[in-house]
Amino acid sequence: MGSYRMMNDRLTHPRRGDSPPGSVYRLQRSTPDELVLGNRSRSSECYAGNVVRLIAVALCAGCGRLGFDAPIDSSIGHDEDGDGVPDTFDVCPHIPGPQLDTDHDGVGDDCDPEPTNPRQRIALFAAMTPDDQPFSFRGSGDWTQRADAMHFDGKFDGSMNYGVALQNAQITIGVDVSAVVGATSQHQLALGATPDPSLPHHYVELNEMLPGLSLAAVTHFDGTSYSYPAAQLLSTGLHGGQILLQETALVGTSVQLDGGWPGESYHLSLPTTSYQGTDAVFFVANNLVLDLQYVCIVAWP
Ligand SMILES: [Ca+2]
Ligand SMILES: [Ca+2]
Ligand SMILES: [Ca+2]
Repeated sequence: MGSYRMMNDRLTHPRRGDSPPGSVYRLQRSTPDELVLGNRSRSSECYAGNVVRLIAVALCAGCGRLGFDAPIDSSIGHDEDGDGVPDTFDVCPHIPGPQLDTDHDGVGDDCDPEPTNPRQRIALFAAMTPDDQPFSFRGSGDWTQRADAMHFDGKFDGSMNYGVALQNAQITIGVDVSAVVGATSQHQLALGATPDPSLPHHYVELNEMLPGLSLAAVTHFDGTSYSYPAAQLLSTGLHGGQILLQETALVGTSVQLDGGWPGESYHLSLPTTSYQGTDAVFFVANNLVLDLQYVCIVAWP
């Protein structure tokens, strides 16, 4: 059965120690299976999420208030977004906010590409702590494991690779760029999903080579050269700060970029049939001193 922990829902239990009538509780464990206990005053609904449904129903018999009140406490685990819900139990570990998951698929509305179609899963969330980063790092520059990030020293290029079989996928990384190296060097953050980077594929990037190029783009690599079939000028170049970069790759449909800096976001969608699934994802940085803070992959059939 594993171990379970009773969690308060942030919507109905906004403050630690406060248990208003109608509170919603979630009983979860750190596996893909999730048991959910509901105690909703409006619907008087009991619901359970997996094979332990019968136990859930027994515990929830009568839909009365449950007899215990476990506060949300980040000390029980890493809390990437600082919203008080540990990553393991957070339906959007990288986005602070309410634990709203309309379709109950375990992926919160704020990070669910289809919030009313229950078919998503968080295929990976890596907090980049020493015990929570499964990636391979290489490049001409040095990567250093920090307490809560992987640090890249900005000496030319660095890359991260991760083998994972995906169909439809939304891959999100959080990066803190602390220095942009060399006025005329290439400054680049690229993120993609392809079985083989040497073969033609699309990927998303923030890419600057001055003078002349400063783009957010869905880029196409044809095996030899690069083109930018969906692109937008970066308003103030590739500068430091907190960056979110996200690729949404839909099989036979499109590749989409979302991301940028707080207050400076970019959204580009390229209709294309080129993406047909992958067994690996990659991230590349060029001439940027940065900390890679998290990687989140939401996947669906
Ligand atoms: Ca959290
Ligand atoms: Ca969150
Ligand atoms: Ca959902």
